[in-house]
Amino acid sequence: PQQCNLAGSWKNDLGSKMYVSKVDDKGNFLGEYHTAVSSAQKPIEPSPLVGSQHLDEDGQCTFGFTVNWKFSDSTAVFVGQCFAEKGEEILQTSWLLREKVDSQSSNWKATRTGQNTFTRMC
Ligand code: B9F
Repeated sequence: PQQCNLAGSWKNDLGSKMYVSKVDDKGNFLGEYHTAVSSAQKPIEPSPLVGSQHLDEDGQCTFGFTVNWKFSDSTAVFVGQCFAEKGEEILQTSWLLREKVDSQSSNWKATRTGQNTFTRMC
């Protein structure tokens, strides 16, 4: 019934904000991620994201995007699905966060994972 276009402003359960500019005709998009949380030494900076989504018109499309943190040498990827019901859009996501480590002996501890739920801000 409803579409699910990722373009726009989103906020997650941690208070992080994400701004996605226009989604193109292939489903590709760019945006900016403002994380509300960080354990980096440096102050948080808005960071670029690049992603792609399916363009199904049932309001339940899947998508993925990568965030390249500007204030740290780590990278996050998110995958998720949109659920558009009764005029409300919810993004259910899972993420992997890769931390830079000094050597392969530390590889085992370099990846964190979790889940975030996003709702549209406007
Ligand atoms: O705090 C992260 C970080 C990476 C290297 C030093 C600090 C960067 C910000 C990640 C934000 C995550 C959460 N925000 C959000 O909205 S991305 C997934 C979560 N959802 C601490 C030491 C090594 C890794 C983390 Fe680091």
